[in-house]
Amino acid sequence: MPEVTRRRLLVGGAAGAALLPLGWTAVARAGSAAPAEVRAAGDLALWYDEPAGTEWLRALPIGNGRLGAMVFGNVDTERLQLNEDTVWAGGPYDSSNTRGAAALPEIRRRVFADQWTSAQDLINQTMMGTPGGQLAYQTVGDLRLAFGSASGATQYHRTLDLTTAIATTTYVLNGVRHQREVFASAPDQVIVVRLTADRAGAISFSGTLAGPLRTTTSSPGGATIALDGISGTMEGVTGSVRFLALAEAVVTGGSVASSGGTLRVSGATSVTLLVSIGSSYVDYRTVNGDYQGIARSRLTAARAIAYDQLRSRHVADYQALFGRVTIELGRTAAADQPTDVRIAQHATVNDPQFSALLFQFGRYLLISSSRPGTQPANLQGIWNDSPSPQWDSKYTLNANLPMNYWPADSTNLAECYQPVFAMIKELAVSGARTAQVQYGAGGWVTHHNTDAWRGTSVVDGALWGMWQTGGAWLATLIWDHYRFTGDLGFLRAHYPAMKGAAQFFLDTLVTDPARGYLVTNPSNSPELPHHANASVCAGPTMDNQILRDLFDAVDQAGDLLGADQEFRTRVRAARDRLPPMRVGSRGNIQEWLADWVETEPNHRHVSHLYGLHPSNQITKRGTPQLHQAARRTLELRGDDGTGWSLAWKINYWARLEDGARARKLLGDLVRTDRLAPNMFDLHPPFQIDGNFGATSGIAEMLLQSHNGELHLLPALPAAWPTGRVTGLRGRGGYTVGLSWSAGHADELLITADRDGAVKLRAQLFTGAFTVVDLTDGATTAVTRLEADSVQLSARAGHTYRAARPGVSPSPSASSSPSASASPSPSSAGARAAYAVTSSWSGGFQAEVTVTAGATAIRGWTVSWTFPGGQAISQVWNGTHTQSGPNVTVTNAAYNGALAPGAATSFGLIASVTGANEPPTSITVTTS
Ligand code: FUC
Repeated sequence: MPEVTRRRLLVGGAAGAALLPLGWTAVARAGSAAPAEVRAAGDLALWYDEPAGTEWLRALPIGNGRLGAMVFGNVDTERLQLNEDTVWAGGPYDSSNTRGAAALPEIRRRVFADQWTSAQDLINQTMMGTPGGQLAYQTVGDLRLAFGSASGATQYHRTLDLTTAIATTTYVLNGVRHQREVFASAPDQVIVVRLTADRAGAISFSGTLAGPLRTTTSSPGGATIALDGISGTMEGVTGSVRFLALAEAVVTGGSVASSGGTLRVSGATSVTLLVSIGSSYVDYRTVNGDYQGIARSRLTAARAIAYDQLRSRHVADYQALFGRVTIELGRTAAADQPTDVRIAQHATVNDPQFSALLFQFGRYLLISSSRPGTQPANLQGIWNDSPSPQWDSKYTLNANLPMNYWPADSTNLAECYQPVFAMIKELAVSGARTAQVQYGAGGWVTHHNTDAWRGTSVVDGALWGMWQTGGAWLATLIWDHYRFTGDLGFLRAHYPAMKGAAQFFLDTLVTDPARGYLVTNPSNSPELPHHANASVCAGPTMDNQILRDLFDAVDQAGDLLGADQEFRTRVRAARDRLPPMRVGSRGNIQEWLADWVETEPNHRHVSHLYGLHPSNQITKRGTPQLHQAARRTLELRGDDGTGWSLAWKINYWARLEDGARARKLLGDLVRTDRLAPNMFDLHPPFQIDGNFGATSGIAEMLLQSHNGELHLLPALPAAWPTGRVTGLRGRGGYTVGLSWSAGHADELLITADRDGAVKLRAQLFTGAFTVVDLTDGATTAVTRLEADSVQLSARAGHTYRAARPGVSPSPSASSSPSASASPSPSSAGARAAYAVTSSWSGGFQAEVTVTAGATAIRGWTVSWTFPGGQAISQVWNGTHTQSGPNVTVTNAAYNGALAPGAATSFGLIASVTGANEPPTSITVTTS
């Protein structure tokens, strides 16, 4: 039965996509020009000259990590489809199947005896989770604002400005220009809709909330409407996440009233509509949170803040993340067409700026769907209009969830990664039970999916779900993140999850009787049958690659932390007994232990190239034969694929250092069957992994750092002859900027977090070049390593510029701390190598900017003293203690290292009830 369900899902259409025909069309507008505000945003905006109508895939996504909305921009009835990231079907459940462990010896015997389908039968009887499928992420519902007839509206356009994270709709109706701005504020935890008109008293509408779950609507106040609901029951697990959505109108001019769940605004000149949603989800085991209190307190706090302040706090918060990376790939007249037209004609029109837009859209989506303290971005980020979305809009671990976070570090959004590490910590607990009862093993395990309840068992049927290395892959992300940040505190905090993941495999790997290697059994090479209806096997190549990474990571992390000598000896011994990668009879990387030919030659999963990307076990210079075989593997599998499959292949071709092919695949992704009008990637249906994978792929084309060196412009395509990028991050702790023209690098800018030798590889070094330390102006000596690579000794916080002679310097990557505001902050510890700025408007925001040139700071604490010692109602993303007038926040937001240099800033917010007076002092202490 679960297998049937699974198949249905694989061929089924999307609820959200249903209204939009696959292969939708859009025709170029004659004489079209991008709106002025789009040009002002450097073309980093999506824009359209028509409303979304009823099509969700034309609506524009906004989000603050927790709250999301799709904005339709209709003139007659505005629709905001609302999400809150913890509204999931069901409630806490124990997924482990207690029959598993007893059946395991027989399952393994059948696998080793090549009786794969009968092994699968036994797995389906004994290893499937309870329930056998996981639970769905669900929609809260819709806020609708009915304005009346749209007839006669002119000068319509709507935009999503990626530089401000604000969706704007403008039009002229009956001689009045109307404008709506919508954004989701992370500092203030509300969605804000601002309606204005250029004639006094011109705004009238009625507003309602409704949703497909079990809900009731009401009018709890004279200007407020409410939707109170509970998540759905699914797979026999009773729905138990309660939520409350509130929408309140604050009007200038005119009047507002609310009754029977309908809000009526008449004759207003401007309206600020605040949407607040609270959920009772506390964590995967607890659902008794004060959801009404949360919804109300966020609303109350936001109401006390003027619109301009709400907006500027939102923009500042967002830009602190988004602004870290800039990219320019050149602009053509193609950018003067609406975004949907650009997608529709991408194959035939030269439009390099679209790649820059797609790259930044991925960063926008990550900032908007994943923030410290929120749930990780799921298959749809946080945007889902259905109670029963495709694949439950959950977390698929065998490709999709890791892909979502590939751009997190490389595109300088390390903080956005935090929810994944929080989830891994929880999976290490729920997965320990699955390890125990299904394998009789220590440590923890997760299979190919998980959900808000941190289900870790086998789901969907053996053919898909019997894959053991979901947790192992997740654990390697901890190490990879550490390689970017160098944050030992982070590594120490998450090392237990790495160790637990390794422990499971020390306890469960078995010796392959035919070959003597240590292998997983049972497992699969994700979702691909090697014989008819049989995917289950022992020791698939992807498992071996993941486990090599995991064991290496645990060994090195334990070494750095001075932990677990004896355990690490065992880890190394197991690592050395894993099957090596092999070149198969077709010149390809062998996908299984035996040289089987896949049953579906063009299957979307190319899992056995995990070693090429994201891992570094297959490299051009380290393992040339395997590198060649990886290319052959991709040729055999073909370029076609689902959205995320194409996106992974962009990353693969970038690692093959083939810029032309990577760009070709990027083009394949920008087609109407793979990209919706709103730029959401289509599996189809919509799946956000393709967006994130594309952003990661573009970053990999410009900078790679997986191989102990920074490789600059490793896969630059001819389609981007001239360009510039700043703020990319490389492993080892480097911020990288570079510019090029006529396909050749002009200038490279490298800023180091820490002292140490850095290897640079770039074509630039094959000709004449100079290297200067921009921080102290000194010429920097380099050691030549190869024709195209050099090494230099970098000092923490210094920026090094390598350039062709005669290239004039661009502005350096470093930025100076922003101006301070009242109250005057003070700082202590860590050589005061940072500036603190603050602002106050009913809540309090501190931003810490590490001075360029300083050492990274970590483990920081912020203390405030408030007059009168009023109670703090909430602290955004931090743990706070209060003692009289003194409030101390630790673990604020993401407690990772704050790297020095360009645009490294950080904020936290507290809202204060009562007197609402600003703090009299602020102190930042670092350890
Ligand atoms: C994996 C993939 C599918 C889809 C689903 C959510 O199972 O094989 O293509 O992406 O996850």
